[in-house]
Amino acid sequence: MSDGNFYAKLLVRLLSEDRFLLTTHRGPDPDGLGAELALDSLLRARGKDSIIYNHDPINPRYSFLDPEKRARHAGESIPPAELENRTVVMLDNSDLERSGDAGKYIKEDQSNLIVIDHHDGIASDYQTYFLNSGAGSTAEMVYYLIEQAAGGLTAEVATAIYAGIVTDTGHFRYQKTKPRTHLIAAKLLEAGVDTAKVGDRLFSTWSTERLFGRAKLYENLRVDEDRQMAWFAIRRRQLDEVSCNFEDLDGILNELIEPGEILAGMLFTEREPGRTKVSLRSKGDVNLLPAVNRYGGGGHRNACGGTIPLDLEAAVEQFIPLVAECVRASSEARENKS
Ligand SMILES: [Mn+2]
Repeated sequence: MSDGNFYAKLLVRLLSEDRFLLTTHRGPDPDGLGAELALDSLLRARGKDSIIYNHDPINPRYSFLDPEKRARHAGESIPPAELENRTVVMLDNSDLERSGDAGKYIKEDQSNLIVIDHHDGIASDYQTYFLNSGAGSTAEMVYYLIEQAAGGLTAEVATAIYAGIVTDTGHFRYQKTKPRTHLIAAKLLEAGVDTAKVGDRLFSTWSTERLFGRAKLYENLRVDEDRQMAWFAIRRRQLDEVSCNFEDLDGILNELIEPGEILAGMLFTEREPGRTKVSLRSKGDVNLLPAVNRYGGGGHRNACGGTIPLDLEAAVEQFIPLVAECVRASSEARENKS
C-alpha cells in the first residue's frame, strides 16, 4: 500500500512533535538503519531536533551509510538528558523487547511512542502504530513519507533508502517486490545512488572468517527425508574455533532454499546452554510464522526467527515438526485450490 492518506497522517503526526529519538531493533540492519537515517534527515530538514539511538553500534560493513556518524548507541556515554523527553520513533520493529536500551526512553503509558513497521502477522495494541505489511521494507515507507513531504531526497538519503530496499527485498526478489518498488529504485538512482558501490559495500565486504564459518555450517548440514526442509545447527564453540561470529553468517541461510525441492531452510545457533536461536527462510506460499510465533518470535511469512529456550539438539528436535507442519499446511492449501 502506498496509500497517500496513511502517509499523510503519519507525516502530520510526526511533524506535530519537535524532539525525536529514532530507534530500531538490536543489531541494526540496512533497512532499520536506512529508515532511521532517511527519517532523521527529513525531520532535521523540517527544523526538528532528532537523534538516532540504537541498542547496538552499527556493523562497520554498514558505516558507509552513515558518514556523519549520526547513529549513536547504548555503549557510548551520552548524558541521559540528551535522550529523555523525546518522541520515540521505533522503526522496522514492533517488539519493545528488541529495542533494547532505547526502550528506557519510552514512557510507561507509551504516549511518546510512534511505531513504523512493515512486518507480518503482528497483533499489537500500540496507540500510535503505522504498520504497512504490504511494504517491502521500512525504508520504502520512509520514501513515501519523503514523497509526501515533497522533497529532501539527497544522494545520501537515497543511498540509505536504497540499501534498505535492496536488502529487505533480497535484491528485488521477495514477494513484497512490486512495480512501485522498482519505480522507487529508479527515483533513488536518479537522486544519485551508486548501485555498484552499494552492492560492493553490502555484499562483498565480508570477513574471511565467514568462509571458515560457512565450512563449519556445511559440516552440520541436514536435509529431511522428503527433501523439503534443510537446516544447519551449530554452537558458539564451533564458530569460536574458526574465529567466526554469528553476524558473519548472515544470509548464508538463504542458500538452503536454493535447491528447487527444498521449501524451508533453518539455521539453529546455540547462543548459550538452554538458549537456541532459529532463523528461517521459505519459498512461495510456505508461511513459517506459526512455527516461530509458538516461541514469541516473528518477522515475515518467508523470513522470520525466534529463540527456543532449549539446548541445541532438543531445540532442533522440537522445532522441525512445527516447520514440517507449516510446509504441509501450504501444500494442502495449494491442493485445495487446484
Ligand atoms: Mn525491514
